[in-house]
Amino acid sequence: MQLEQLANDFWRQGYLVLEDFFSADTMDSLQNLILGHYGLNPEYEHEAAFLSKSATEVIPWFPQRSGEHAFDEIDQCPKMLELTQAILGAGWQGLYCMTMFSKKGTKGQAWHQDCPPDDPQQYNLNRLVYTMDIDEQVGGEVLVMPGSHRLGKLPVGEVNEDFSEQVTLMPKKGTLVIIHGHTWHRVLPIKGAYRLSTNYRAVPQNTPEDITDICVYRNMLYQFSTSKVLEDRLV
Ligand SMILES: O=C(O)CCC(=O)C(=O)O
Ligand SMILES: [Fe+2]
Repeated sequence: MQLEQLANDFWRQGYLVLEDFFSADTMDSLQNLILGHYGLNPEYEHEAAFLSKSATEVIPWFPQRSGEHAFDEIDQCPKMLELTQAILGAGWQGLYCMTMFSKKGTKGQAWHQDCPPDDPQQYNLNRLVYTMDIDEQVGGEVLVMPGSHRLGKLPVGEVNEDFSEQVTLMPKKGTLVIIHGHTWHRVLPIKGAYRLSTNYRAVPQNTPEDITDICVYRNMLYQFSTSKVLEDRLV
């Protein structure tokens, strides 16, 4: 791996895509564990008001908190550790591993930033692992705005507006996608039976553990720990 080149690409674009980063065998076994946990029709955990206002329909699960050690292998994967260090520098920390399940016919996720961009030094890193192919049939493609990690707060506006410079990602099984928490990103509606992704979030040194508690949407700032809209951006 050309670590320096990849880290430069990441800091220029605000995201990075690495195909065939993980083996198909590892992906298949994690996919089976994840599906075993959710079943095919899991219940939502977020409040209905959040699901509707945020236009985000995702069911999270933190497998390591349930004692699922199979997910540790990716946390400790040497290539992933090296690349994270090249991007975040010394003293970075893994935050948690979160799987996300979306049902057929659901909206995906509206444009958002995982944390407010007021201080460019305070951010999370999404290290997204795909245990299944995301394509036009499955839906759930990931949209990113190149360079938007440097553009400050996502502008107020229509939650699913198309931006002319947006880039559509269709990660395959085994792809690693790294997205800066300030980069504007979105997930398209789900057309297949389900969509899964797994996020190994990390942070640079001196970042609070609850950095992703407040999420920036085009219509609001939302706080997960209190299930509250902190700011209605449309009024
Ligand atoms: O599931 C994805 O592909 C992206 C999810 C996302 O926005 C996130 O984990 O911050
Ligand atoms: Fe996100």
